[in-house]
Amino acid sequence: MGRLSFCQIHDKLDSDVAASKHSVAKRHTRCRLGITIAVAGTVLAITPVANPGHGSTATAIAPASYGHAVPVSLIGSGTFSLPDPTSKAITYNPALVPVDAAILASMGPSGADYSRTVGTLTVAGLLPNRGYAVHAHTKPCGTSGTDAGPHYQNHVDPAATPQKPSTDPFFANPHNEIWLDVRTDAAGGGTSRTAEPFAFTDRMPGSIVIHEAMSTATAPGQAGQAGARIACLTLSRE
Ligand SMILES: [Cu+2]
Repeated sequence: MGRLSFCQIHDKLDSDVAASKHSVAKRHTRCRLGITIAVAGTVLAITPVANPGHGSTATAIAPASYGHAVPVSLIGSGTFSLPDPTSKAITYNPALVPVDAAILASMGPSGADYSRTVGTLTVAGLLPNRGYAVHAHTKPCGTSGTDAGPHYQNHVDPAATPQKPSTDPFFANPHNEIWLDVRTDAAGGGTSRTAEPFAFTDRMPGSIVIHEAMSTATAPGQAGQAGARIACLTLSRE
């Protein structure tokens, strides 16, 4: 058994689940339930911040000092498939991100005044003991890695173009972008987390992209670069 999926991890963690005693169908059901619970846990962790109990509109809970801040939670999960317009998790390089490897990512408001954003990433079934550079990008995934657009930036680099993405460290840095570089363990699983000093406004990321490089460059002229796009996860608004 080479790779661990979310299912296998969930089975390992949940002693009530004896995988060998369940049919494949039942096990998949349990597996989906496991991911659902994990997602729900993320949402619950965010909900007390996003919904203080009085009023239900974004306007009502947006703090005055962040007049355009809207508490937005984004979530995405799935197992990677080859490029397919209907898939939310796509691998462009199965040698580095195998088909059926799994991913779960979330982003949500944080802080008493909703002025921050916390992002989390969990992967399973990738290559063992390897770093992967990971960022939030502006658009949803497509059948080509370029479909995800450039990195999401809080303050957008005015010098960036589609042909020449931002490589100015003033803009291309992990405090103005959302970087979730992750390193896998011996089983190919890993987690990462980032806390950003900004909230989403009228813009928000559309996807999480995994790059070929093991970490994201930070030097001037290279900042934010991480090699080819090897996989993508589309994020959806909660
Ligand atoms: Cu990227």
